[in-house]
Amino acid sequence: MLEAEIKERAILVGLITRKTPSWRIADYLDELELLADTAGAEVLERVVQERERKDPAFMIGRGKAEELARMTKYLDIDLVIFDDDLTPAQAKNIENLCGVKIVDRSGLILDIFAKHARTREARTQVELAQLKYLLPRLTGQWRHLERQVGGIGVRGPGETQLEVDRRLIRKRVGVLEKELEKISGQREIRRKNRRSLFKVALIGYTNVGKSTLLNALTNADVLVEDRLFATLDATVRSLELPDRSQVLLIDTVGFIRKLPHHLIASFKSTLEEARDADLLLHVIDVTQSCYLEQMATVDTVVKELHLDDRPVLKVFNKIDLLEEPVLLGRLRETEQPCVMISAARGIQLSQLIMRIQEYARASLRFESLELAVAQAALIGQIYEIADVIQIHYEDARILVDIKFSAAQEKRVRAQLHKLLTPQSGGMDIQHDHSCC
Ligand SMILES: Nc1nc2c(ncn2[C@@H]2O[C@H](COP(=O)(O)OP(=O)(O)OP(=O)(O)O)[C@@H](O)[C@H]2O)c(=O)[nH]1
Ligand SMILES: [Mg+2]
Repeated sequence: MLEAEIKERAILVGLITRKTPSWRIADYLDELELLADTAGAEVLERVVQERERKDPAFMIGRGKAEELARMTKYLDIDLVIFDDDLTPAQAKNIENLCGVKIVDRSGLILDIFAKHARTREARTQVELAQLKYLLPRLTGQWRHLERQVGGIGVRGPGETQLEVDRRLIRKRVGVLEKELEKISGQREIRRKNRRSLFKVALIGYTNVGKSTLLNALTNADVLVEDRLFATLDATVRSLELPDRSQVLLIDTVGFIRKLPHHLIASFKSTLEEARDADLLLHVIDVTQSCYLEQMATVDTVVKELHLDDRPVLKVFNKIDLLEEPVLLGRLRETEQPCVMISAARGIQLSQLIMRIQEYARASLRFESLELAVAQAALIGQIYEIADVIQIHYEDARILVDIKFSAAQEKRVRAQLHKLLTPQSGGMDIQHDHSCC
């Protein structure tokens, strides 16, 4: 494979501090190695340093950085990858010492995202995140943007190259932000069309099996890989439940520890799809030793995205690989509501589907609206607001039965109120909260 020929030789660097205890560092570096592998690097060595706190100039301290520099020469290294994010000054100092490329965790994740971005939206989001990451790290050697927009005439009088680069980046950031707004608007129209369906978002740490589950449930053809961040776009597929009702399943980008902030911000519009969800399926890989920490990371991102107001069903995946069923018993006691499945082997998927159906049914709200015959013209607008189940014409009144999901309740009630306030004729709403 071509990729194998051009693999860059890398060293990983981890730091044990009060914030990062020594018993965690192996897991962190395992994950960093997986990220490095996904980005196309081969890891030859790991360097771990223990310090009270980070060194402001060299992160791991000058002495250790010099040792690292000797090692990079000895092992003919192309790339040094730090698990912690480096300040621009730290990156510059270490680069001067080692004479090879220095990347931190955020830079590496951005690189992988750039590699995997396929759609116009994902590419725009990644470029935006990359530029925002780059802006404070510009050191003056960065020239290609100037060429991209044509060097002549872009340099203002008295400006240094660095200022020109910064100005060009800010300009490009503005263009990309506008572009994303446009794409986001188009997405909004599609979302509105799907408003009446119950929506289930698959969320979780990267590589836990979200796309495998989407494929298993809906025969979708989403890329599944034993790599981090295989999925960057939200894929939406419909699933028919045993009671013949339809729900939508939404696959989303995976989360990771210390996900770069610009990336979360840029990917908000992709995650907008999840924002609409009535139910979150939090998929967890039970074979990971640090699954609890992964769950906590996902919970944090869910809060950051303001998605923590909706029900979450935990889906413990890959149980086919578990040798110790004791864990499942324990999880069943402490992590309700949850289901245990294997997406790849199709184990317990029908149980998961039944649980989704329970949530979908419980979320339905039913209303009976009473209109005067003179208000018949409003029926068309009621169709716009909610799902109309049936219409009865009785003597001098019209009964319109509607349904909507709990998630839409606020919007539906507000719109109905606006449409049917006394000024527009007055009417009754009979509440009926039973499920179908
Ligand atoms: N043994 C086993 N492997 C699984 C199971 N589910 C998923 N996998 C494997 O786990 C890896 C990751 O699966 P994906 O479906 O790509 O995971 P994802 O959560 O979508 O990952 P990202 O899109 O990268 O965030 C693949 O190699 C799958 O074959 C399972 O139930 N059992
Ligand atoms: Mg995926």
